[in-house]
Amino acid sequence: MNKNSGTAGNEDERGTERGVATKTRPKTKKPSQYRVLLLNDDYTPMEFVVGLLMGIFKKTQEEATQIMLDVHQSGIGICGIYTFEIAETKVAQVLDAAKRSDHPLKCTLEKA
Ligand code: TYC
Repeated sequence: MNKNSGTAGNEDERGTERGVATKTRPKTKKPSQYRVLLLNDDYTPMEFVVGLLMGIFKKTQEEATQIMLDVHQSGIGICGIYTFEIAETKVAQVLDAAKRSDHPLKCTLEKA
């Protein structure tokens, strides 16, 4: 340990600063966020969409019904905003559930 503790250890025996400045700024970049979007279609049952919004996106029945109706009326709606990995996983879960039930439901993500 340097006797001038509290310094970056870049001083010589006289306490003169030497060498390269080493003051660091920790990298604290926030991860990018992504919107998960649900698209309307004419065939997927309303109850199925509400079930997905509750099961995958952890919405209450009231929230899920409101989002589903927004999508039904406007064509598109936001299910939630997540980091890329989580958004990607949720999109895959929706598409997988829709495919397994033979519904044409589409879901995608976009950078927020
Ligand atoms: N439009 C569908 C119907 O009338 C319901 C629906 C809502 C489908 C939202 C997809 O993302 C959707 N049964």
